[in-house]
Amino acid sequence: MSRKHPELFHRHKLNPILTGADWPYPAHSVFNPGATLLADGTTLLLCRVEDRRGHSHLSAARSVNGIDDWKIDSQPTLLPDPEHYPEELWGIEDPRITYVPELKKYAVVYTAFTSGGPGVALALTEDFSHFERFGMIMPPEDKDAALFPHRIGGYWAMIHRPVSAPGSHMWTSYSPDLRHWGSHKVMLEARLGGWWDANKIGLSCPPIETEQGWLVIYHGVRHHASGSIYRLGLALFDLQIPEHCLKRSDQWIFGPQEPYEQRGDVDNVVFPCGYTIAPDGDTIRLYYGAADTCIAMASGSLRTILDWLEQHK
Ligand code: BMA
Repeated sequence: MSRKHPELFHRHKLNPILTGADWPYPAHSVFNPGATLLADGTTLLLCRVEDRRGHSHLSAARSVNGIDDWKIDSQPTLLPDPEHYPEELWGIEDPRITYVPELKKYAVVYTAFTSGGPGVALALTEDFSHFERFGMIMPPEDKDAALFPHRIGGYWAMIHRPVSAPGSHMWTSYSPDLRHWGSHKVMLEARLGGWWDANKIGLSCPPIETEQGWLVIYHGVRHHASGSIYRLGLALFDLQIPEHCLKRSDQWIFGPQEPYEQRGDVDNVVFPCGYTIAPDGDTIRLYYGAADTCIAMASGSLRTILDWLEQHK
C-alpha cells in the first residue's frame, strides 16, 4: 500500500488561471465560476466578480483551450437587478451552469443575496448574453444549487442546500415548470462530530451523469478554533431516484494545499461551481474558486474517480 493519498485531481501548473488583475474593468476578486463547454468546444466560465462594495455580479470568460488566453466580457455579463428582483440587492453569487437539451438552453442557478439572506435564483440563456430571469425559486436561507440536465420521472429536478438549526444538508426538489418546486427530499446529510464534513455540506458542481449513477462532488466545512476549511468529497446517487445515495466517500479528496488556496480574502477554501468533460468522455476539469480570491483548475479521470469511490465507500 502506498504511503501517500492518491491524487484524484491534479492542479494545473498555471494556477491560478484567472485573477482580478486579468479583468477588463475594476474587479476586487474573481472566484467560484460556473463552467460549460460551448457547442464549438470553447470553455465558458461564468465567474463571480466581487467589487469594492463587497457585492458580486457574474461575468463570462471564454477560452479555446480552457486554460489561458481568456476573452473576458468587457462589461458585467449578468448584473444584480434589485429594482425588479429585490432579492438581489446585495449581489448575485456562485453560478452553476447546466445545459438542458430539451430546452436547448443553459440553466444558470445562482445565489441571490439580500437582507433576508441568500436564496436560490434561476435564469435561462442561449448565448450568455441575453438571460430569461425566473427570480428566486428557493427562499432564504438556501444556496449551493444546480439543475439536473433532464427531467427525472417527468419532473425537473434540482439539488440545493437549505439551512436549518440541526445542520445544513443537501436536498432534491422537483418541479413541473422550473418555477414551482416541491416533493422535497433529503439527499445527503452533513455528518456530525469530528468528521471533515460535519454540520455543513453543500453541492459543488452540477451532478455528473455516469452509467453508475449521478456523481456528485460536494464541499464539507470543518470549523476549528481559527476558522474553517472547505474541502471536497464524493457521493454517487441513483439515476432514477437521485435522492437515493448509493456510495459516499468517508475521506475528503481535495482540500486547500497551495498558497493561493490557503491565503486570500477567505483562507483555506477550494470552491468549485463547475466542470467540463473532454470529448474522450473521461477527462474532467474542475474549475474552482481559491480562497475567495482567484480561479484555479484541476483535472482528473472520471473512471479513476469512480473506481476510487467503489473502494472507499
Ligand atoms: C460559502 C459561499 C461561497 C464561499 C464560501 C467560503 O458559504 O458563500 O461563496 O466561497 O462560503 O467563503
